[in-house]
Amino acid sequence: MDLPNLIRSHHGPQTESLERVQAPFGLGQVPRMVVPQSTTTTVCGFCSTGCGLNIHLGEQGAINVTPDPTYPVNLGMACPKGWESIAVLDAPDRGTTPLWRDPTTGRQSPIGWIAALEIMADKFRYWSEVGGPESAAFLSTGQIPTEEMFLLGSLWKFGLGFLHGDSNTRQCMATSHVAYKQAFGFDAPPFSYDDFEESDVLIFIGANPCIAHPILWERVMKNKRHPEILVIDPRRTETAQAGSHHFQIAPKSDLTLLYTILRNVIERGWIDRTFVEASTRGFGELAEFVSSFSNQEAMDLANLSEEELELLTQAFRPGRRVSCWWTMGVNQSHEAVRTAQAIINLCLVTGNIGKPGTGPNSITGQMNAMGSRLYSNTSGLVGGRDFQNPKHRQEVSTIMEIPLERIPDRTSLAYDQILDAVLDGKIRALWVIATNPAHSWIGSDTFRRVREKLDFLVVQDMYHTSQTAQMADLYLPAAGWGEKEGTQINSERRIGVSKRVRRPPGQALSDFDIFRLVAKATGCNHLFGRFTSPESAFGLMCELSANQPHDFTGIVDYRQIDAAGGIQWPYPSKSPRPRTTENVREGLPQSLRSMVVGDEGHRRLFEDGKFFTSDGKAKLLFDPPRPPGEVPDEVYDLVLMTGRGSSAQWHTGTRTDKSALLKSLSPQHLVLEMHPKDIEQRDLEAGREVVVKSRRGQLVALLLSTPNVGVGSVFLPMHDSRVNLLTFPSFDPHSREPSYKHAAVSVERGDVPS
Ligand SMILES: Nc1nc2c(c(=O)[nH]1)N[C@H]1C(S)=C(S)[C@@H](COP(=O)(O)OP(=O)(O)OC[C@H]3O[C@@H](n4cnc5c(=O)[nH]c(N)nc54)[C@H](O)[C@@H]3O)O[C@H]1N2
Ligand SMILES: Nc1nc2c(c(=O)[nH]1)N[C@H]1C(S)=C(S)[C@@H](COP(=O)(O)OP(=O)(O)OC[C@H]3O[C@@H](n4cnc5c(=O)[nH]c(N)nc54)[C@H](O)[C@@H]3O)O[C@H]1N2
Ligand code: SF4
Ligand SMILES: [Mo]
Repeated sequence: MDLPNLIRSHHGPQTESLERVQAPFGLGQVPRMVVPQSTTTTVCGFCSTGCGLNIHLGEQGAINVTPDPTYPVNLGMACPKGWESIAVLDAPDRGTTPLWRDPTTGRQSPIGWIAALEIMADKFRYWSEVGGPESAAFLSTGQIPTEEMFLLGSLWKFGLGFLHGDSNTRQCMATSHVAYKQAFGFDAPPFSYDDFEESDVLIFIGANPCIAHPILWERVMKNKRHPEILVIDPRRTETAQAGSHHFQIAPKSDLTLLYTILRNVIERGWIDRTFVEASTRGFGELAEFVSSFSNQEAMDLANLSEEELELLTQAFRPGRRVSCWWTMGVNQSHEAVRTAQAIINLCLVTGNIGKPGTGPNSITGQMNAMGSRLYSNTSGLVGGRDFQNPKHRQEVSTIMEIPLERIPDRTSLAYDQILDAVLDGKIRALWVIATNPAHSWIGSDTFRRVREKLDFLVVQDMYHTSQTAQMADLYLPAAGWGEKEGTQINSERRIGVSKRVRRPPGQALSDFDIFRLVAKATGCNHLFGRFTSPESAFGLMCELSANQPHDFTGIVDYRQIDAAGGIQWPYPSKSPRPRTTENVREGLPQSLRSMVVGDEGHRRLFEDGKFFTSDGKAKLLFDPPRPPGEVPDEVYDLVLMTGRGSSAQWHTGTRTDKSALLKSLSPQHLVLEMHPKDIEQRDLEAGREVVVKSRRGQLVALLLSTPNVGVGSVFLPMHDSRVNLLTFPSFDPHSREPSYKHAAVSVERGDVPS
């Protein structure tokens, strides 16, 4: 049967059961729907904390959520987004049918899946034949299960033969990925959440977990060692206020400061010589390099006192367990990778790695950024491999039974380069999946210009109203978290299973099924015979992980992961088998269960001092600090920083804005935070509207007077779509991650005509 017939035969009249209409059109089984029972378990689909949730089921599936008291990550806690994760599925703007834009009227109207898939196949075939492998690209996400990312990346590169695809993890985790890979030989965040509880000193650098990872902050609060909590952030954030000491540094002075701390640490002899000699490379050069950094220069640049610099140096005195935790204040910078590596260097040189309560620890953002880093087939070949490495290509070809010549020998363009290639007319078709770049991409109205240049934009999203979906030629309605199954990997490398506990609305399909349909429609599905279900694709991922640093061949199926309360990689087949059965979760009391889980449960990497580089030693990497791409001048005299606003708001708001409860916990207006001295100097009035301008655009916001920002800088939350009109598109040269947290702006009274 050909594709249209296949689909037609499954498109029954309205009376046909929803389940059948949503079946992947005869390409395999209907995804398993959890049968009505009292409660089942899943893992949250918002942030990378990866909390375990209990889902309470009625006849139609999930009706309510409570945090899982037995899940080792969150121990019975959840933040507002987790509690509301089912509510956001019911929004009236969920996509229920594909939409096609009429080229003459510009209006989108419903078309069936058959027509939508025929258009996709025609367009991709056309551009492949006429434009070649570099004429189309995809932009995807860290917010879908790993199996879906794996299928998309494989379909795109091995099946359709296109070269370029990237993900919004470029906006977010690319820096950590590159920093770890260069230093450790593999992208391997070394920690376990237990380290929050086992540190004597926790240093948060450019991270605001009270807002962005509230449940991880709860883990910090469980630390019984009376830890010192040091927070390095240009803003006095909720985290800074809750910590023991806040270092309100000038924006982007981190790198100089970190090198200076290291110089002091070396001068005082607080280094772990044995570890440095046995397990690192480049110490002599690094020590020589940092020797020229002076305390006075660092204090002047960072705007810190001598006492504060001393406090930071003292943090690393021997005999204490020190852990450093960083997030976007580090990753989103013009010199992000070297800043992350300056943190890594400090931990390596002082031996703060591979032991309880230590580590240079990058906290991820989206629920499955870690899965994307390993299996999306974008910047790296599937399974943490390299496209340029012939041995790696051969391994993938053998395991996946993909002809070797179908595996590209070079990596994709990065996100910004893909958009530039569109603007240059080189890329003509773009497939956007589970990300909203028209709001989230850096700097002015780039995405609108990208849209104008494209011959074909297809957007696959849960909601047809996202800014990007509204620009699409073709919109595909996707099932969301809770309406499909698959695995995701949290910040501590814990693989968790999320389940299908709801039916998607109308004819929305899981991303997995949409990718399978595209494979079928374009005639390359014979290459993807193992992708019959997410769990079958997971089996293939296990095989691809064999003998890799993240080896999880010890995992047999989803049930095992679920019963164990998630499993951290690595988990090779020689790992101790979990002494668990499915009745562990249901039957055992918490105390016993944590013992069972503890067997194979919490682990950190590098306990043996061996890294994944060719000589087993970690590399100490550094470069001289540079000024940011745009600095304040006489006209644009303030530094604009952007970031998370509240724990109830998620990025571009497509999900969280749909919950009345989350809306009630969020600010009702766009608020600009500014220091009282700056307000006075500019003759502005708090509580009134102001115009914030950069060289690229302007917006109106309400002015909030607060000493939480330093003199000379202002802050806007990223959740308003106008904010990226102002940001300055500069990128870290190693990771190509955008520097969202540094632009020059001016602020004027709103009532003055501009
Ligand atoms: N509620 C909520 N939670 C989220 C998200 C969300 O949208 N909403 N998003 C998730 C995602 S994808 C991510 S990546 C994480 C992000 O989590 P975080 O990185 O913790 O959040 P941000 O607010 O982006 O940035 C953190 C801090 O960096 C500071 N900063 C700015 N410039 C500098 C600098 O030059 N140096 C230093 N040291 N600090 C600086 C900012 O003041 C800010 O407080 O959150 C995740 N969790
Ligand atoms: N100014 C500024 N901008 C920033 C940042 C900043 O700090 N400052 N932070 C950056 C960071 S760290 C990040 S991670 C990005 C996030 O930026 P985006 O990824 O653009 O933000 P989201 O709102 O999470 O968009 C996800 C989209 O996927 C859809 N979706 C959710 N689940 C599914 C699914 O299962 N399938 C499909 N097909 N669709 C789904 C949602 O409806 C939504 O439209 O923003 C970046 N932008
Ligand atoms: S902290 Fe993150 S994973 Fe946990 S409930 Fe909140 S959004 Fe979900
Ligand atoms: Mo992110």
